[in-house]
Amino acid sequence: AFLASPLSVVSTAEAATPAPALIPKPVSQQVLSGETFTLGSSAAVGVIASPAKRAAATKVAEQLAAQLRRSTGYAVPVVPDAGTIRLSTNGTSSLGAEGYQLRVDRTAVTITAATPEGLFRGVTTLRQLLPAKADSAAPQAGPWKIAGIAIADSPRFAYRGTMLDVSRHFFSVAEVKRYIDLASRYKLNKLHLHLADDQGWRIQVDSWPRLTTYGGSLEVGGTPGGYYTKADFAEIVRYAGERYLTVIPEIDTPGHTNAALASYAELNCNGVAPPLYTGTNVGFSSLCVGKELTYSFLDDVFGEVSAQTPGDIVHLGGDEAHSTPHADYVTFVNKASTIVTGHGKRVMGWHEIGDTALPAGSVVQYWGTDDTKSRDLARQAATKGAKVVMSPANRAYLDMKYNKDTPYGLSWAGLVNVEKAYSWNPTTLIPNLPESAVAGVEAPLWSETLDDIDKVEFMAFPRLPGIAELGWSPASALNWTAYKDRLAGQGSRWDVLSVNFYRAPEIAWR
Ligand code: TNX
Repeated sequence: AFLASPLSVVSTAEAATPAPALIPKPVSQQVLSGETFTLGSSAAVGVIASPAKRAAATKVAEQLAAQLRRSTGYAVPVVPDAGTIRLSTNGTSSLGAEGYQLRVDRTAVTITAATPEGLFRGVTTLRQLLPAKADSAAPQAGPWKIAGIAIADSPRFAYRGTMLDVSRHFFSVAEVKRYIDLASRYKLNKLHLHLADDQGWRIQVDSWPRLTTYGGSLEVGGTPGGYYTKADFAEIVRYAGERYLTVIPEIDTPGHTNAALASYAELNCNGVAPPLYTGTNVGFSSLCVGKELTYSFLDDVFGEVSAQTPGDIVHLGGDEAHSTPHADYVTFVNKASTIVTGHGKRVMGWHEIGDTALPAGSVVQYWGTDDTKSRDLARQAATKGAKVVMSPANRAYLDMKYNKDTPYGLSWAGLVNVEKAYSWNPTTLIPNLPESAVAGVEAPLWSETLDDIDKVEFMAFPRLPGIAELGWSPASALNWTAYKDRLAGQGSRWDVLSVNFYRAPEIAWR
C-alpha cells in the first residue's frame, strides 16, 4: 500500500467498502461506511452481564483480551460495565442461545447476546473482522482498525460438528486442543471423538483397565498408540467447553471392537482373545451378542463414559457390523441403546441403526454416498422421530483426498475437492427427508492415513470451514462463487496461526 500513489489511496477510500470476508457468512450484515474503530493502547474489554451470567461472560472476555494482549502488546484489561469492546448478555433472546448482534463504529465494538455462548460466537466473528495479525502469538505493529459494521446472526442448525478419529492414530491432548481451537473459530459446537475401534481403545475405563493398557497400546502401522486418562479426558471436555464445543464420545459397537476383544478373552464368543490389530480393514470384529457379559461390559463402559460427559449425547457407533448377523445386530443395538439411555444420555449412532428401535431423542448420523440404502435408513430413522446429522461421505468426509495427487487420505467415497465439500444443502440432499428431521451437519476425519496433526490440518483446511458454513448460514447465503472469495481471505489468517492448510489452486489465497 505504501507504494500506491496518493490518488489511488483516495479512490480506494471512496469505493464502496466491501463486506468483510466472514466464514460462516452472517445472517445479516450492514457496512457502516465512514465508521472505523481503532483499537488503541487504552483498549479494554468490558463485561455487562447479570450475576448469573457474569462468570461465564467474563471468561469469554478474558479469552479475547488474552489474545489481544499477545498480539497488540497492549494491557487490554477486562473491566465491568464499560470498555471499548463491550460484551453484553442483555441482548434479545429472539436470536436464540447462540445468536448475537455485533456493532462496530468509531467509538466502540459492542457484542450483545442473550447468553455467554452467544457472546463467544460473536467474538469469533470479531476475530475475523480484526486484521489477521491480531491472531499472532507475538506482539505486532498496529494500527488495529476495523471497518464499521452492524451484524445480526444466529445459526441455521443446532448441531454443527466435526469428528476426530483418535483410534486409528492416537492424538495427544495438545493436538486435540489445537483442533478444537481451529474448529471453534468457525462456530462449530460439537466435537465427536471416535474413541474406540479395532486398532485402539483410547479412553480409560476403571472397571476394565486392560482396554487401555493393552487395547490402547498400538495404532495403525504398529506404532505406539496411547489413551486419555480420566484427567486427560476431563481436560479435553473442559477445554472444548470453554470454546463452546460439546464433546460427543463414541464407543463403536458391536463391530469395530477388536481392541476390546483383544484385551478381554471373555468378551469373545469362543473365549479366545484375538491379537491386536494394526491394519486398516473394517467389518471383521463383533462383540458377542448372545453373552450376558457383553451387556454388563457395556453398562460399565457407557456408565463411566457418560459420567465424564456433560453433554447429553453418547455415540454407540453401529456402523459396518459386517460380522454380526442382522437379527443379532438389531437385538444388540436395542439393548445397547437402552443402556445408554439408562445412563441419562441420548443415543447417537451411524445410519445403520436406522432400522433399530431408536429411543426418544436419538440422533442418526448419515454417512452415505447418495445410495438408496443409506437414504432409506436415514428416512426410516426420521419416521421414528429421530434427528439426522448429515455427514455424506462423498462431501463431508475430511479424510477423502482432494484429488488423485493428494499425498494421504482415502478415496473410497470419491475425490472431494473444496467446491464439492461446500456445494450441497443439508435439508435437500436426501429426497423426502423432512427438513425438520435434520439436526445439522458434521465433518468426520478418519485417521487411517493421518498420523500427525499437520496431516489432520491439511485435510481439514480448507474444507472444514465450508461444512461449518453449511451448518450455520441460511440456505440463501450459500453460493460457491461468493464463498470461494471469502475463503481466500482465510489464507493469511491460517498463515499467522501456522495452519498447514492445502493451498487449493482454485482459490485465490490472500
Ligand atoms: C468408513 S464411516 C467407516 C470408518 C472408516 C472410514 C474411512 C463409517 C461410519 N465407518 O470405519 O474409517 O470409512 O473413510
